[in-house]
Amino acid sequence: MSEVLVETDGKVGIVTLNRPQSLNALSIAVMDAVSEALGGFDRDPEIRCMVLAGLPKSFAAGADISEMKNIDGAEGAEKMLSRNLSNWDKIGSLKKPLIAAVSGFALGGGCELAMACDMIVASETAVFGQPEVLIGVMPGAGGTQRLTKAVGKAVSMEMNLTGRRLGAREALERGLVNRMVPVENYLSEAIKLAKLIAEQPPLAVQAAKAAVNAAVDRGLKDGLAAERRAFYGLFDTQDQKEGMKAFAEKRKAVWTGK
Ligand code: DAK
Repeated sequence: MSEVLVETDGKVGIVTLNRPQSLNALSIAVMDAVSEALGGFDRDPEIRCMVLAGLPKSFAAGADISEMKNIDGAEGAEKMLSRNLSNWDKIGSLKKPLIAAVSGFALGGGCELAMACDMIVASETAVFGQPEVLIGVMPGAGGTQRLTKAVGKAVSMEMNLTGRRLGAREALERGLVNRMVPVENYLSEAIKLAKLIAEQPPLAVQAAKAAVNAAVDRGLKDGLAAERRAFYGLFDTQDQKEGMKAFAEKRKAVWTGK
C-alpha cells in the first residue's frame, strides 16, 4: 500500500498520509510525494481546492527521527534537509486553498505541516505540539513562526520550550483550527468545506488567499530563515545526538548542555 494516497472528489483533490506503522512520520520520500501530488492538483484546471489528510490515529508525528538521528553537524543537517526544504516551500506557496484534516497526533513537523495549510479541520482527538525540544532540537519548518502567529507568544513559548500539547478544544478556542468535529467526520467535514470553496469563483478565491497570507506572512520569510539556521545549528550539539538516540532506544534523554 502506498505511503501517500492521491484521489479526487469532484473538484477537490485529496492527499492522504498513510504510514501507520510510524504514526505517519514524515520521511523525505513522503514529503516528496506529498509536494508532488499537491503541486499536480495546483496545476490541474479541474481542481479548485485541496485536502491534506492524516489517519484517524495520527495526522503526522513529525519528521522521521530515524532519518535525522545520524545526521552529523549543522552542515550535515543542511545538506540532508535542504532538498526536503523545497517540498515545504512548495506547499507554502500553493495558489489554491489547502485544508488540513487532522485527527490524533499533529506533532513537530506534523503540526508544522498542518499550519502550512490554509485551514485546519480537527477531530476531537487531535493534539497539536512542537515536542522537538524533548529530543534535543527545536522546530525547523515553521513551528516557532506560524504557531506564534496563530496562538500568540505566551502559549507558543510554552509549547516550544516544554513540548506542551494543545488538545483540539484548546486549539479551537485559540484559533489554531477552524472547527472541531467527531473523529468519524473529520475527513468528510474537511471535504465539505473544500467543496464549498470549490463552488466559489476560483480567481477571487486565489486572490483572497494570497491577500490573507500577505496579512499574516509579513516577516515570515525572515523568521523561517532564522528558525532554520538555529535548527541546523543544533545538529552540532551532543544534546541532539542524545535526544534522538534516547527516542530510538525508548528511554529518557540525559542532557549535558553541550
Ligand atoms: N519519527 C520516526 N518514528 C516515529 C516518530 C517519528 N517522528 N514518531 C513515532 N514513531 C514511531 C515509533 O518509533 C514507534 O515505532 P516502533 O517502535 O513501533 O517501531 C511507532 O511510531 C509508534 O510510536 P510510539 O510507540 O512512540 O507510540 P506512542 O503512542 O507511545 O507515542 C508519540 C506516540 C507520537 C507521542 C511518540 O511516538 C512521539 O513522541 N513521537 C515523536 C514525536 C516528535 O518528537 N516529533 C518531532 C520530530 S522532529 C525541516 C522539516 C521538518 C522538521 C525539521 C526541519 N526542514 C525542512 C528544515 C521537523 C522536525 C521534527 O518533526
